[in-house]
Amino acid sequence: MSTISRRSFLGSSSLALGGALLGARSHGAAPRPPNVVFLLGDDLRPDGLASLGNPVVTSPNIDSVVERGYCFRRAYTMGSMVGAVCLPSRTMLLTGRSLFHAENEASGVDPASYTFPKVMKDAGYATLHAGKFGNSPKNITTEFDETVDPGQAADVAGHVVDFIRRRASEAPLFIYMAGREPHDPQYAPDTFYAQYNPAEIPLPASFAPFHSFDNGEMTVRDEMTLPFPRTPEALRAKLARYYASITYWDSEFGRVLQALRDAGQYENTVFIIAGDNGLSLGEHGLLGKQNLYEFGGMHVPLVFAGPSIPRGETNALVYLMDVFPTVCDLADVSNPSQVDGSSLASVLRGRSRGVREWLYTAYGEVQRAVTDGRWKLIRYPLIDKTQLFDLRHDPHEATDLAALPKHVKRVRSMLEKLGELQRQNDDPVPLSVASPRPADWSPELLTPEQLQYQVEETKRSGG
Ligand SMILES: [Ca+2]
Repeated sequence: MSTISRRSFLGSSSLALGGALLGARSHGAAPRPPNVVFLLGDDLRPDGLASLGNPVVTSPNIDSVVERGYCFRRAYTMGSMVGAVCLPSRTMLLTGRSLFHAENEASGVDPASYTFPKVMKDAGYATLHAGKFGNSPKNITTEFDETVDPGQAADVAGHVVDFIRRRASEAPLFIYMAGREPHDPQYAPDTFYAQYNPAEIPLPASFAPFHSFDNGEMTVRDEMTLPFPRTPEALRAKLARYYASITYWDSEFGRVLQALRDAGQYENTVFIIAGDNGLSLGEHGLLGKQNLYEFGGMHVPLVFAGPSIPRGETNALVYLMDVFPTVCDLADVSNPSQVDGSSLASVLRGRSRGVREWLYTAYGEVQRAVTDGRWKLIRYPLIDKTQLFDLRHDPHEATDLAALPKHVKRVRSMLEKLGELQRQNDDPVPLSVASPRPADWSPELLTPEQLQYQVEETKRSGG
């Protein structure tokens, strides 16, 4: 198990860091800004690494970074209005803008926009995007010096290693590695699949054969990658593939770490390890990222490591859109005013415990959630349903408390807070509709066309 999970909240120890958090020097007296290597997993869950507490997966290379870094345990992507949660997530990451503002960035070229790659390039960084085309807006990926979509992890790592060898001596590096793993079909060479025996893989705590009500997105593509009802056997096989893909991705990342060492740049590199969105893997009977549970669509891993970044972890509520302004602070690059995210540098420096008291997430017109860290409310407007969970005592969201009389006031005040956050974020979706539809759902409600589609998706994803 991890060492990081045993660490307590970072206290005053980091106060001693004083002034600039970073500022390592190389080549004599000339200060060289830190390199920034951003490793983004595609559908990497917040428990998707050994160092993040997963007892099954093997990820020694990424762990070696995570274990000397600072972990944000409660990091989220704000949400999505479409099934492809990846796209708005990466747009928010690369613009620092919130969901309903970032959408506009995705729709076309905005010459006045200050994107993450543009700001780093203007600050003198050599910039590389190596990863999936199509998951990030083209007008943003083309703002990197070099942008490639070479395919699987081995090819992505090959490009990154080559970039380090060519460019490290001339400028600080900004490398955005955003490849395909561990997204389904959870690709890995056979030697990695062979490392995981499905029969030995534990099921998630809140495993269920199917979701007990219609959350508005029951038959979206990701949910169709295993048959209903989910069986322990099918789920274990999928989990084995997921972990194998992570282990493969990790082994290739090891080559990148070695290239940084060979270039004499490892010690002067800020690493960011994150996922673009979470993923349900059997929790509540779900398989996709189109839901707002903690082991679901929006909760992601987020770790910073590097020069003068302390070891530690926090439960501060943060978004992926906070990464861009944070890196600006860490690299001493001026922070563009258009960003909606908040720099987390003060948290990393131990000067504050967080940057927001409430955090909200959104999915389509069908789900909204709000949390203060302990209490979590999920609202399903189209079926007029509200869930309330006490995450402190029920981290797997097994017991819905919304109907209990003693929580009536809490539900009401959290719904008001949710509406307030929607207004702040220009979210137009109503929390109630005039004619709610029935909430009941079971696999018997699948149409013949949906059943056929499911067969095809199951084959395609290797599930
Ligand atoms: Ca994704």
